[in-house]
Amino acid sequence: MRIDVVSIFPEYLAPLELSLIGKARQDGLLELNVHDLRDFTTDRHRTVDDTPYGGGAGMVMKPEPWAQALAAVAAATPDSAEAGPAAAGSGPAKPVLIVPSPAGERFTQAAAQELAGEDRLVFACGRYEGIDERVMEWAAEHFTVRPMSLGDYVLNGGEVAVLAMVEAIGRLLPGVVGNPESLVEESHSDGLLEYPVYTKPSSWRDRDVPAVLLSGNHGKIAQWRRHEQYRRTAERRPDLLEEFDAAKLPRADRTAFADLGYDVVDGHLSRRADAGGDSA
Ligand code: 6GU
Repeated sequence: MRIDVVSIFPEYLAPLELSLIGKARQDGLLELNVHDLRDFTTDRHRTVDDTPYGGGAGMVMKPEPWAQALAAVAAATPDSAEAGPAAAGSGPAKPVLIVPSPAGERFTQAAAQELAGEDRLVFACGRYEGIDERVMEWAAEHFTVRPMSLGDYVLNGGEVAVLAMVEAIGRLLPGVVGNPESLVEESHSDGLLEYPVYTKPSSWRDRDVPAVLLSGNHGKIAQWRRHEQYRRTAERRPDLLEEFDAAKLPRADRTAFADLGYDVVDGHLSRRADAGGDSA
């Protein structure tokens, strides 16, 4: 995969040289290029922003530097591209242009999975009040444009969001995470939160590791962990249970959900009206 990031603060992306993602780049599993938007300005002051039409606070990013930067990036060829004549037909797919914004669609684990299957991703980091909207319309000729948000809060710019998204996507690329099994059993991969984990010593400051984990009974351990996932998800993220496919749950799991105040109705979890707790 090739990733390009355009930003007025390219230094902000330096952490992508570290740890798993840095190693993936060194190993040639991921080609990542960071570009300074100001390199695509033509005035002496390298201006990237201006006042908003219609008035209001703050500044808006000018369209022309973005068009120059994105056109240059779209025309670039990944190191991994096949040489010689392209295969008959459509040629390579348009790169996906991800525009980090609190006004975007939600970036989820499912989105990360989907984006990990792309050949080319481009991230356009906005600052100030955002990028002139016409850039998104123009860019649709060259890219599949996807404004994306990490969650319902406001960051000062897209750079920190890109660090998060590139890490979430990059670790799903083949070979990046050493043991691919660690990708299977983790929070959100099955629509539930992860179960709690423990390590030695088995007793620490008068607190014991749950006995079942020391039992050696792998069936019992798997069931305990699954039920802990249900308990945690019901407590912390009941919204996730609305999407959970409960149609094929074994009896013991239905009982576990019943104890948490949920019944299975038409293959979906339904919170009992008389259930306790403080959920709505
Ligand atoms: Cl992706 N960008 C910005 N600027 N703020 C955010 C965000 C993204 N996600 C949540 N807040």
